[in-house]
Amino acid sequence: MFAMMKIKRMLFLFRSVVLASLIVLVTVNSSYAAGKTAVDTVKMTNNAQFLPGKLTITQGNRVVWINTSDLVHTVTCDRQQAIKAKDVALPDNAKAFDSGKLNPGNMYSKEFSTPGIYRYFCIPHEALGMTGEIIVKKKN
Ligand SMILES: [Cu+2]
Repeated sequence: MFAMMKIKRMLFLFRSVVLASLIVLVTVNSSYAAGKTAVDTVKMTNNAQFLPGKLTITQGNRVVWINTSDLVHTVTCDRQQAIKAKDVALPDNAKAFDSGKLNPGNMYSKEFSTPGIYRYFCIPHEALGMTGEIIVKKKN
């Protein structure tokens, strides 16, 4: 009898998990269908890296950088603040951007409305090669 109740409870839990997953899937798909922006995530790590280092997105979409490390990082795409010119690329008609200091656990988010190649760096770790690239493809 006890075993039967345990099985019933497990089945209930299983159904709840399946249902919850389905709700998430439907929500995500309908927001795509409604033409809302998709979001890509870049992590900032303890070994001074942006992960993924290179990302291709579609014009109008958003990138969220998350500082998953114990260090302070920045997301900086500004020639004025770079040590090396090659660490920065910005399409002609796009504005420079800078997250400011991001403490552990903090995030920065940006929507990319101008297509082209963006190369950015982290101010404290530029010399260690902490750079990243976002390629924004034109929306059809
Ligand atoms: Cu950094």
